[in-house]
Amino acid sequence: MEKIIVIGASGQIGSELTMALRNTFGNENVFATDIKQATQDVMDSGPFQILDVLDVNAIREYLSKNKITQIYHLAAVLSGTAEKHPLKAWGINMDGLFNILELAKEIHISKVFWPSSIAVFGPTTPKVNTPQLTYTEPSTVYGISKLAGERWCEYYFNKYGLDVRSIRYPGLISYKTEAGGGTTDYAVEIYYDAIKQKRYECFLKEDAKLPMMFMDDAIESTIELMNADASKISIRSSYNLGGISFNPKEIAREIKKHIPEFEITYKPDFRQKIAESWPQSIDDSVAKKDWDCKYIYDLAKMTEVMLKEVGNKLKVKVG
Ligand code: AKB
Repeated sequence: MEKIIVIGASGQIGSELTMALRNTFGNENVFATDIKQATQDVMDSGPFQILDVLDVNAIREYLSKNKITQIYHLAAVLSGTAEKHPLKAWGINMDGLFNILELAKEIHISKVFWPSSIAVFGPTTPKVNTPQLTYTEPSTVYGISKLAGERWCEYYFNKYGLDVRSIRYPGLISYKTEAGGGTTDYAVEIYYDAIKQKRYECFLKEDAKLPMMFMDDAIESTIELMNADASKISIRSSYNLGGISFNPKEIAREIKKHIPEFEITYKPDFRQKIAESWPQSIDDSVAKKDWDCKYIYDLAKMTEVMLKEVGNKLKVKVG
């Protein structure tokens, strides 16, 4: 039986991935860890431990005590926050990854998952239908750390045979745990503000089109990739994943269909420049060919679910 650790289990991806993994592998076999408390369902349904990915000795001890066989290492500082604290973000993103790669090699972990991002692309990358293999000259600290991470993951696979798998996530949209510190976070905030105050001031321009994905599709894809036969994995850096592409004006128009009074205004800040350096849409044909990634949610369907679920959370009936 696999014993799985999720590092960063209290974050936006971790809180949902932990529950999905527990459904498949059994509550007692999925060990959630983070530097902060997790959601109630993560805390109540299985093991949870406060653990810092930078504390290599504590992690080594925890992995061996619980006979861990697979690692999902999700802890990272996202794009917006990383621009405010570049060296600190670099340290957390890179040292955290090195700790995991080294420990995984040392104690013969069978599989590692590590998330990359569309942030590996930069101003010189083709913006539309960005290919798997293309110019990657990121201009953000976060993007540089993700690109370096991808190269190291591939290196550990080639040199040590470590089975590391990775996805370049687009902006992720979810209602269970809020995102924090990212450039794509506007597309989560907008639903909360639309319900709470029927208006939203967007920190990106109205035409800042970016690739996005509803969390259910991201979790499904992650599990699909991790379940795929190793012989099918042709990319050991990180797979492009497309999802859905839209801009703030388009998401606002979709919300208005449910909340006609909703108004959006624009006050772009430093994150606009980050958004401008990223692709508008992604070609994920390699992921589709290798392990059959697929998505269910489009903008309309995602908006319907987001408004319903965020409404439930805020105890407000929408529409
Ligand atoms: C961010 O905006 O920093 C993240 C990402 C695209 O990786 N959501």
